[in-house]
Amino acid sequence: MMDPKPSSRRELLKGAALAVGTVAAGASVSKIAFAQTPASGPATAPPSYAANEAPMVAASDDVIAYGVRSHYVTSKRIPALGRPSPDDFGLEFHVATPLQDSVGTIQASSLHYAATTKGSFIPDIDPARHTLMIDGLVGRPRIFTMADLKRFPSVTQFHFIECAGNNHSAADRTVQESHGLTSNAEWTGVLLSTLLEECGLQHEATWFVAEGAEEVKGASTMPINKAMTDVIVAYGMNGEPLRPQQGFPVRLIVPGFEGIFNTKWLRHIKAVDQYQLNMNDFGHLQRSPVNAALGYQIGPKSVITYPSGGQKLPEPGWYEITGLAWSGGGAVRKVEVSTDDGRSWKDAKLKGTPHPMAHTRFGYMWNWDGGEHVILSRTTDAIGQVQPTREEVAKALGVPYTPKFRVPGTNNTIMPWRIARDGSVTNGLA
Ligand SMILES: Nc1nc2c(c(=O)[nH]1)N[C@H]1C(S)=C(S)[C@@H](COP(=O)(O)O)O[C@H]1N2
Ligand SMILES: [Mo]
Repeated sequence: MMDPKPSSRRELLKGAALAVGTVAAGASVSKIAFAQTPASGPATAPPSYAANEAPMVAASDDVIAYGVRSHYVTSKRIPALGRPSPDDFGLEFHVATPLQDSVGTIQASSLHYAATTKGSFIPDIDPARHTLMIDGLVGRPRIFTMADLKRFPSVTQFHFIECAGNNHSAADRTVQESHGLTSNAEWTGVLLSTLLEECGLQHEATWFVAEGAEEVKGASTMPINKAMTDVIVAYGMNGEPLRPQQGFPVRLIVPGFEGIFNTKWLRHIKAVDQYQLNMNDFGHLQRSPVNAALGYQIGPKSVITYPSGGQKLPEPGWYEITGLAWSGGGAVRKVEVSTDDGRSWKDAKLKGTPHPMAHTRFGYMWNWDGGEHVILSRTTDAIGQVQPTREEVAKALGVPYTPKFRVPGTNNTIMPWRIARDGSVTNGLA
């Protein structure tokens, strides 16, 4: 370890040091506090490296070929709360993304949440042997190779996926446990509408069934309208091929629909004129053609990722409250933040351009006074839907509201985080 260099560091800060690239992370050199690096005097600041002091490491072949993150960065996925993954029967597999550590809007592919409904094993598919068959109510049924798919015009879009099991409750300690079954990525592929037109989709087709390659097929029935709107047959993710857990070599992206519809290891699409029951219709969700026609839409939903459960504000002062907002109804239009448990709301700043059915990061500068606070976020989407409270959901369902009320099915209600006087952050539902 290097020696602390408080004197040289103080000098650095005293001088016109802003232009110097060696100012340590954590050194507060301006009046405006940065997120997670609040104003702190030299007494609490970490020792900074002197020039040429940081150890140098030779890059291994692996580092040269593909790259690895800093060994100081240890953020990782964990099994979703109450869902050992894989479980004793090897059936369940739900690993949650570390949202508390996320910055920006894209999840690193290695940290994208992963869910399989019926098995912890995943297909190991040779892309040279993989095909996608499109048949049913089409004039020209076809079998596409991966090479065929890549000859069609491609689209590249940001979209989130969220598992219907992403249901926050009083038991969750961190935002990874409460909201970690959603992730956002850049997806590249060919529009399903392009392929269906190529195959001569017939007018009688009202639904389509998508099947994956594994034993239980992960099949779902979806409205043909959705297929003709924005569904992507995706082979690319964040600038490289899909990862095996994300459906390599090809999957469906069904923007804004519950995660289960985003069929991975996609091998078959059939155009049909009736809703077809599949494995996915049993147990996991209550399913009906009426619900399906309405679209199984996620959200609007948002959550504060900093400060969130398990984190701690070191001292009173300025912080950026930041988090993610998304909706199956379209782009995020607005995010509001409350620091007084919903008595008053302030507009947060949206970072970058909100994309339809994609995570959008928001930020709100807040001067914490050292008192107890419950902080909330709430989003409004492009079609005017507002993220509800738990009380509002209970009322809409016609059930009496109690603090123990558990939102059934997809839960897009407002998430509270409680900040105690010592700066520690805990679940506001607990
Ligand atoms: N073929 C297949 N597709 C599947 C599944 C599956 O088990 N098999 N799981 C679904 C579920 S429940 C979800 S939430 C999403 C998760 O996508 P991800 O693992 O890329 O995050 O994939 C869906 N697609
Ligand atoms: Mo899921």
